Amino acid sequence: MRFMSVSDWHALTSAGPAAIGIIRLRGPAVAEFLARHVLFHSPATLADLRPNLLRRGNVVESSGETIDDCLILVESIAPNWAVQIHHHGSLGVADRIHDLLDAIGFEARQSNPVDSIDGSLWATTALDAEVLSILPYFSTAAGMRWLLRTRAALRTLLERAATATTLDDAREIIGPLIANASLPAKLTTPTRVALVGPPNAGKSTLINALTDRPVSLVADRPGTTRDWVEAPGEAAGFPVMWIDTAGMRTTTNAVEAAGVERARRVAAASGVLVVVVDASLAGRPAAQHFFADYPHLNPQIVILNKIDLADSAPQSPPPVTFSWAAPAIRASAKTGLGMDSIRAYVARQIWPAAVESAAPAPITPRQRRWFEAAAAAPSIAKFHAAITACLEPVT
Ligand SMILES: Nc1nc2c(ncn2[C@@H]2O[C@H](COP(=O)(O)OP(=O)(O)O)[C@@H](O)[C@H]2O)c(=O)[nH]1
Ligand SMILES: [Mg+2]
Repeated sequence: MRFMSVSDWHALTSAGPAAIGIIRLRGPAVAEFLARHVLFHSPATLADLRPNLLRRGNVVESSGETIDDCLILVESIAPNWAVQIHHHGSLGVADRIHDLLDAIGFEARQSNPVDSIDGSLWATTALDAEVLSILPYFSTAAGMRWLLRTRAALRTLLERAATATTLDDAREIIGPLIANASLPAKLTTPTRVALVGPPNAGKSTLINALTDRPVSLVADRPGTTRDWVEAPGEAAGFPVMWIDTAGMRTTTNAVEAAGVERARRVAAASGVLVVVVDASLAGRPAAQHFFADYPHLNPQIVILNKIDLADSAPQSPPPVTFSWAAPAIRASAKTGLGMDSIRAYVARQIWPAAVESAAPAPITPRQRRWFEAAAAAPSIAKFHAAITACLEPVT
């Protein structure tokens, strides 16, 4: 009568992509799961398992096929079985293991990533729980440092807010945090940065230089990039998706024309629009035509690429002139000159302050709602109650 006492599992790590995922299993069905679905690397029977034992083992399908090479931490043995499965964090692996647990009769407990964090092991306060729930989504080192600084700063600010004596004082502490609330999204969701410009300006070479790995097709013949290519990267601490597009020009080739049309759409949907021109052709009809053909592009940044060629020409080309209100950055995708300035200018378009000096903000949308509710509280007592909730221990 196994199901008389319930077996359950819950995730100790938050949902979403991560390097590892930890599932904790409890109850009598653990023995059945281990017997059916775990092949220990150094063979062990259930009777060999002891509390606080860490063993490597493959989690396998009923057919014997391996799902993942895992670490199994035995917390306690029969009759109160509790084990942790530390798997590689892929969502596919997690889903597959959850299916096996379902089939054996385990109940899932709390799928909400924040609620599922085990307080005693991981987070000590509701504030920590929010930090841990969003941590896997930060992809840059600078962003992680901001998160950890903010965790400490929020604790101090909330403690001050919890002892403020008037609503005005309290709101003065919380208000600036709420004003900054869109920053975490900028540090977790890559901003789309589209490079557009005439064929052969060096857009694909630039993307390769900006991401430090070859992702894009580069060729001497104009019109080589027919579609667009996306490459994840970083701009001064902010995650970005660099987007290479087909060169924009009026063309009679149908395939290339389709690419140009897509480039226009990518440009319209981008977070930051960057125009790339060949500085060595400045003043020549090809370069000036581009500015004349697309007066309404309104990019945030213009890159004067191939500055190595422009600077070494016997007669320096005339300055590039355009009517957009955008800074012009001298760069060479070939020598690497200007790459850091491009990243810095792009970062400034994403957020007005450098990540290193960015102010604290509510870490998750949920926390933002807590702060907003506190700020709207009709009395200082209600305000204190709302803020104190964030600092309470997780149970
Ligand atoms: N000298 C020099 N050549 C470059 C530079 N950037 C790109 N190129 C060359 O220009 C040509 C066209 O580059 P590509 O990136 O394919 O241009 P796209 O059509 O704008 O994507 C290639 O031969 C590149 O090697 C640069 O900064 N300096
Ligand atoms: Mg190209």
